[in-house]
Amino acid sequence: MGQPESRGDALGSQLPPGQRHQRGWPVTHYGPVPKFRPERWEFRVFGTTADGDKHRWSHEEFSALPYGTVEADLHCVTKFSMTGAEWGGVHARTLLELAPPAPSVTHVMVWAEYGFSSNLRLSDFTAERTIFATHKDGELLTAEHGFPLRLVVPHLYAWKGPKWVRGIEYMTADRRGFWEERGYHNIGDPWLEQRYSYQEERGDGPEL
Ligand SMILES: Nc1nc2c(c(=O)[nH]1)N[C@H]1C(S)=C(S)[C@@H](COP(=O)(O)O)O[C@H]1N2
Ligand SMILES: [Mo]
Repeated sequence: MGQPESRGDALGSQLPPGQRHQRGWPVTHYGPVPKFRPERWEFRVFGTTADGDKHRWSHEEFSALPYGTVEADLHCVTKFSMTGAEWGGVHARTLLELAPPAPSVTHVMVWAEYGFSSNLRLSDFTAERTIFATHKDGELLTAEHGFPLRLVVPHLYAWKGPKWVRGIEYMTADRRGFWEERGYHNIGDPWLEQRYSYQEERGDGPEL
């Protein structure tokens, strides 16, 4: 028997196993909703960058980056899915070209307000549909849903996409983020139902 295969980011009416449709768009996160202060906000790319420098964008600069859209569902690990959203914002690939990682980089830590974080394999980050969203269905995100910026990684569970994201760190080894340290799966592929860290197999993540 072969390994089950991931559906990846295939679109369709089908939901990942164990998920059910949720009408509307619930708000799900840990902790308070941060207040947005445009003059204090910046987006930072740091860690093992190709040129060894940190890169930063003010809110005004970030807003001027090339805008793209992606259609994607949100799958919460608590088993509801919000489907059919069109996300607008800056593709992760765009940022990667503007501030490239060194060749030794294998993983990315995505950092948000209050120290919330989530780790991704570089390949998840560079996936075609991974997007730093400012908009949903043509409207600016609301504060509860991550304004001014959230990450959407269509092919992974929604906790892999921090709301109120403030930057990324290029890493040369994997390190667990906030939920990945607290019992959730290090990779988090919903098509493989990788919900909890106890399901991890060797090679899926750093020792717990
Ligand atoms: N900063 C931050 N981002 C977060 C979370 C969080 O606790 N903090 N929760 C994640 C989880 S578990 C889900 S399901 C989605 C929910 O997004 P929504 O509230 O816009 O539906 O946000 C994700 N992003
Ligand atoms: Mo979630």
